[in-house]
Amino acid sequence: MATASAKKWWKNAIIYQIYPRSFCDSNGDGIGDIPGIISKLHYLKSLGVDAIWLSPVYPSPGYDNGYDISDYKGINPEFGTMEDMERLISRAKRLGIKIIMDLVINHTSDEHEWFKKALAGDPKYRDYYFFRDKPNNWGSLFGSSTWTKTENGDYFLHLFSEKQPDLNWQNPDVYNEITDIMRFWLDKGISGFRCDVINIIYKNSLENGRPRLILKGREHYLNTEGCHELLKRFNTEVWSKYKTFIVGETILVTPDDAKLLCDENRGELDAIFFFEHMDVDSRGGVKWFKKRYRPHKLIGVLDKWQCALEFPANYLENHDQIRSVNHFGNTKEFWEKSAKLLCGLNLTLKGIPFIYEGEEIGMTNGDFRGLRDIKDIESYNINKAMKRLLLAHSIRRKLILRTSRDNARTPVQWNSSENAGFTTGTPWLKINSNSSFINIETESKDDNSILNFYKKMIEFRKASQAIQEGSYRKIAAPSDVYIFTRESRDERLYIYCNLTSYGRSVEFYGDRIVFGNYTEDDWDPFYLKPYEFRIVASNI
Ligand code: TEU
Ligand code: CA
Repeated sequence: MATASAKKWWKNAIIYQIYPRSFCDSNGDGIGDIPGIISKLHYLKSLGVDAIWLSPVYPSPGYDNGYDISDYKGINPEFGTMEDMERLISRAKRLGIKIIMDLVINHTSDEHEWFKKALAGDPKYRDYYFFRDKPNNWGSLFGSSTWTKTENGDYFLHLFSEKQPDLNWQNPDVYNEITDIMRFWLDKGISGFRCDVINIIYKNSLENGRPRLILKGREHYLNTEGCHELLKRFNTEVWSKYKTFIVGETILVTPDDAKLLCDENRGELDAIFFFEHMDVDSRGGVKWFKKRYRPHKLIGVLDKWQCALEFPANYLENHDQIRSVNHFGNTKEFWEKSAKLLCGLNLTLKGIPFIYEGEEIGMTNGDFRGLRDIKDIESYNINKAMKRLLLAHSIRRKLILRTSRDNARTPVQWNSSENAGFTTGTPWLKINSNSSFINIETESKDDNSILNFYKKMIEFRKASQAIQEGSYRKIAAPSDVYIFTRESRDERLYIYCNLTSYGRSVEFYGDRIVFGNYTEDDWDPFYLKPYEFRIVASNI
């Protein structure tokens, strides 16, 4: 059993997610890489983040941009070498920045040695995966089938694309291989893992699923006892031997599932990413079919999770979601104000804030000209599926362009030069034309920029015990306005978030406004301007 230990480093951490392909290209091939990341460590230090979550950098054929791993102990040559990675770890360490790696263990790439040997008929490796004579009726996460026929005439299981065969976690050899991989990286000095779709890795059985629309079959693999057992063993046998932070990406979780996964006494995960707030504007949980975004829905979901968990992993965007300022803000009239509001919200909630690359300058969705600009395998498969349903091109184009994961994957905008300072070559994904004014160089020179707001907000957070460790309580407020308190022994703060494009009258709690995204001259205690964010301190 894990013992309640002294203060853990991650409890006060702010974590920055890097999607390496899109972060910074050092050699002009149009693809971001590890030397590129190293060259920006001082920037991350100046931002004030404590750790980096690095999306996968392992060798991969790249069908899912690295979430299809073909060698867990190597570095993708597109991104650099093992020496580069070791240099990244040590340089980051010198600056006091920890590195958390992505661990994708629900599936491997079909080009992994294990799968190749399995296909060649090696019985040891066939049992690393799921081969069956006939498919079952399970639904997939990527809009394709879940079983693909091999040349031998049988089928293998893949909950994601056919390039991502699922691992068989009932096989102890798989356990040994993967825990060995974890130790390999932890011994190199990394500080933890972000575990991809961790709550679906253990399949109880391959029986047919009950009839349902989304993810048929999930009762056989979602949050299984086998999964809990695995996490406990990972924790006692590996993670607890290092000072790790382990965050699981968990799909379709309820607060009750999450409480089990994050219960310190059970000793499984430290935190989880939930998705419920990402889906407040999707119909029936299908993100391609959007409905109008209503801020009070977002508030309700965030409040629910704030109350359920002691340390929620908070995020408003990542490499799988559209940009938060498009999702929850207003890019037309209030781009700057709403991006700052979202910063304030994310960094004052209870838990561990994650900032996704480019979020700190208010990067927006991609301005793709058409489906030909989109590279993502999920979008590609959905387009195929929609074609089968005979949806017209114009409709497919509209649905995919506004929701594609590529919206968050356009290269980071470093400066106003032609390729935004991301590359000297041809970028792998189209760069936004707004890089002329939304970019790190321009914003770092402007005191009132979104970037400098992030820096100030991060500083504020670091200096505030109430925000870092205090309790959370929501306060009654007009619809679409989120007001909550953060309170520690000798500090109480009221956090105000007007999530609308309209002004709103509010009660004034506390004593004095100490921080906000409007200037002091604009402050009216009883009135919030569009997207106004403010922190009010109170004397205790
Ligand atoms: O994402 C899991 C996942 O469920 C998402 O793919 C989600 O379904 C979708 O993006 C939102 O509609 C993880 C990774 O974050 C993602 O990049 C990978 O593609 C996926 O796993 C497979 O490894
Ligand atoms: Ca490169």
